[in-house]
Amino acid sequence: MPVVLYGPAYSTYTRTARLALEEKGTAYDLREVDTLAGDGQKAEHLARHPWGKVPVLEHDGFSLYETVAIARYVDEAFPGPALQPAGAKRRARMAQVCAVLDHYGWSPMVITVFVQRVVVPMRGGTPDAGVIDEAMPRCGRVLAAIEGLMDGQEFLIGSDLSLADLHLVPILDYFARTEDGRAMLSRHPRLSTWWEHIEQRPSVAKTRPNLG
Ligand SMILES: N[C@@H](CCC(=O)N[C@@H](CS)C(=O)NCC(=O)O)C(=O)O
Repeated sequence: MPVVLYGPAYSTYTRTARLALEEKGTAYDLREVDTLAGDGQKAEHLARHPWGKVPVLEHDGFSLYETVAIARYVDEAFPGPALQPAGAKRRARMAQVCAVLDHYGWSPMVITVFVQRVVVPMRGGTPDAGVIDEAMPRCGRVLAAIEGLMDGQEFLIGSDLSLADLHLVPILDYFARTEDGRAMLSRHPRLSTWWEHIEQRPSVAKTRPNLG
């Protein structure tokens, strides 16, 4: 049965789900739901997601929302390399990194710094320096925490790619498109090295949003 993923290519969470599908080698049909244009709140999409958000995955009569659940389903339902480490401690670390990003990272790094520095000027506006200044220390705390959780190997958790990496890629990509973000990333050497390596992966290149 074909996999259908609803969400726009510019969405960070949709990109995490796509990265999981790409890394597994699972074919999927990406169906654009332009949440910025209000498509998420249309009845058709609210029937898939009670909050009108993206992504939503459909497979074999099964419909699923929430990115962590989707990424885990993709890993467990399809063949391909495992995207979750073996062992209780490493799996818990992976879940911890995803939760840190969801609860403390995404909002200041993407919704504040990236949107203010990149999206607002694209639409002819002026970034609000006050909200950026307020958000930057919160971004710093997230980068320091994740760097502190890394165990010195190539990926965030150990020597294999995991869902933790796929959760961070879209968020860090947008954050690093800002000068403030790049400067902060450069002060975190292990994360900087991780970013230089992971940026080269075909799945990351293929899903990179082109904002024009
Ligand atoms: N907890 C959700 C968050 C999803 C989310 O916030 N997606 C954003 C796009 S990256 C969205 O749908 N925004 C539109 C809106 O909030 O109306 C998940 O993990 O899937």
